[in-house]
Amino acid sequence: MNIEHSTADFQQASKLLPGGVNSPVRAFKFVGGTPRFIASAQGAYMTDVDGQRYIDYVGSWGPMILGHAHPAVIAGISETAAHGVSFGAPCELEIQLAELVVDMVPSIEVVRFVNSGTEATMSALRLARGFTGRDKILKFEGGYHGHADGLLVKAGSGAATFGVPDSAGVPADYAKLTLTCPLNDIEAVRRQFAENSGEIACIIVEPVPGNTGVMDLYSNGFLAELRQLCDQEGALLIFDEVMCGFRVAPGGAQERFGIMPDLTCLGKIIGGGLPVGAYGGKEEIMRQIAPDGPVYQAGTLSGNPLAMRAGIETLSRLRDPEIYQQLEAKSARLFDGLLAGCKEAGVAACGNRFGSMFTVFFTDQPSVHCFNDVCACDLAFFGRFFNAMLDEGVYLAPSQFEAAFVSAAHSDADIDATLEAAARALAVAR
Ligand code: KE4
Repeated sequence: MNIEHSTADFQQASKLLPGGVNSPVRAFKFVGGTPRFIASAQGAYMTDVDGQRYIDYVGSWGPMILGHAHPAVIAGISETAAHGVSFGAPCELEIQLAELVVDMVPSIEVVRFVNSGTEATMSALRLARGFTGRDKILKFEGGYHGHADGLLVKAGSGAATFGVPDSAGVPADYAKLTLTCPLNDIEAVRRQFAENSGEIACIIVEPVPGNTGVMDLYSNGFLAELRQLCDQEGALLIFDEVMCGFRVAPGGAQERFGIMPDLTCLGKIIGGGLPVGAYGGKEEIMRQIAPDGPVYQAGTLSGNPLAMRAGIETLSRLRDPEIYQQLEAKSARLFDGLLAGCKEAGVAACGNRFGSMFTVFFTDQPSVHCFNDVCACDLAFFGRFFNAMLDEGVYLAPSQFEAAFVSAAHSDADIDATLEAAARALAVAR
């Protein structure tokens, strides 16, 4: 495959940007090779600067559930942009997107828009601390909630791939306020509450983890136990639905599982590819946020009309249940087909899938339930498979600690082509 222009671009970018990228996981360090510089994207496809087209299962790491450059989203952005992109003052589009979010996400009564998932989780933690008067927080090993200091403790996603789940630059005095437990280990959570009684402000959890690879926290009752423990201990339960929100159901994991958090963090799909994050929840809690209450949070571009319009055009199309039925059918066929292909090729694998987000783990473990299970997978095989698929024109997330995303734009022919490419890539990777 010709990657002449990507190679030249990466060399130039590396002189100017740390790692040649603006987000570490894009540098392909976990899988090796040269990151592809993308020239354009349309529907299920991305085209790189050397003219190579890829069937894309990253979807900008989740936002592109309708597919890239959806005509209605582009038209909405273009129309709005002609009237100004940011006012630094309230606009009606903020009301319209807030009405959609409050209507779609069961537990959200009041919502605040920010500009990224990191801002959303950072603000939600401050709110939980302000509301409870407690300082400690509890997260899970491999959970990734953006790059706010207190959350870069045993973090997943890109942090996990560089062996620095505890980032440099986070003061030890601050990190010690972040307690961690393995996923799916409710006794460890109980011990943390017993040892820190009355001190834990909140638990923050991805209800469908995607940053350890996709995990199941529902089937064994773990999520329900977290809800019960938070009620019992007076801590808030924060669902970080930045990735699974609007993805695993229109109302996210909380709708799919019927378990209600006190606060929800949102991002990715909510902005349709433009920078939007949000946090929201019970009115009693959210009214603690300035200027209603004493917990301060602000943002120059929060609620800007351009991003709001992209979110409105995206979320309003996700009100159609047909979309989720089609996503379920296509994603099941792809996921089951990949596992069947691994079996056919004599490659040990298992996986987890919820709706149109899934991960195939290359391992002889019967199933994968926590971060340490993922660390025990054949990560080198993943790297070889990733690069073989890239050579086949299929763009997967460049890490075993990530999820694959199917969009409404992926056709049955795309799924067939992906399964055929996987058969060849498995043979190459073996
Ligand atoms: P952002 O600040 O990147 O918008 O959102 C942070 C975040 C928060 N919570 C969850 C559950 C997330 O998945 C993320 C970001 N996800 C990663 C992919 N695993 C973004 C990709 C990247 O870091 O480049």
